[in-house]
Amino acid sequence: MSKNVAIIGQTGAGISSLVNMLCLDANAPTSSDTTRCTKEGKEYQCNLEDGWMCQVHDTVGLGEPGRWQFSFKSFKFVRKADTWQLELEEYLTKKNLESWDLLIYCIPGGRGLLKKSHGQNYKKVKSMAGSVPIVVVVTHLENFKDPLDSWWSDNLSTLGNLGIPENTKHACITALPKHALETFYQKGDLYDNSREGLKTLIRGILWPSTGHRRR
Ligand SMILES: Nc1nc2c(ncn2[C@@H]2O[C@H](COP(=O)(O)OP(=O)(O)OP(=O)(O)O)[C@@H](O)[C@H]2O)c(=O)[nH]1
Ligand SMILES: [Mg+2]
Repeated sequence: MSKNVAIIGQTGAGISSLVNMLCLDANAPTSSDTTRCTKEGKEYQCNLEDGWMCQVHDTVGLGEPGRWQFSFKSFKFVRKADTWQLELEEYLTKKNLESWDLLIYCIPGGRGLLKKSHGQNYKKVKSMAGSVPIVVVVTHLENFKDPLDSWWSDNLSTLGNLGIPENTKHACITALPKHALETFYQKGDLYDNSREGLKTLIRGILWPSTGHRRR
């Protein structure tokens, strides 16, 4: 049976961009608008390496806890963030949580981008996950010093404040498309390294006893 990986995070963290890195034919919509781009979950085929296939699921982004507002749909006061969380929970449940093999929680690590709400949403995702493993992918690091992975050790106190344990399996990357990295940053190889780092992280969880390389 095919393995299932859900990519989850706060809206704008780069969820759909990660899907496009992993599944080259996906063309999952992405947007720099302030409004939410992905309105429903969708799955794509991912070839992690020759013969190593899994399903990668793009999901609706989580929100920041905001003001209460009246919903005429449910005829009660709701918070937008709560309805978005509900949409995600429904998607994960509909697909049957037992069948999830991995949840990837995505956070933006660029300067000034991480907020308290990323930690609050991490806690929500943890409570939804049960025994399903969660890893963290830190995006928006194209301007960070090399190697990008040093972001994690440099930011242990921030991670601690967000409630993300130091020993969480992770990848520190940029999820910008290759053409953007080549054109605006002259860093095309950063795309290849980021993509490989992400795939290695996933392979290590989905096929731990195989040394990640062989079936
Ligand atoms: N600079 C930079 N921009 C990124 C990175 N990852 C994603 N983006 C940009 O951030 C914006 C949002 O990315 P998406 O992948 O659409 O984010 P999302 O989490 O799917 O957001 P919604 O679907 O709107 O909830 C897009 O303009 C992306 O190109 C990154 O690593 N670095
Ligand atoms: Mg999206």
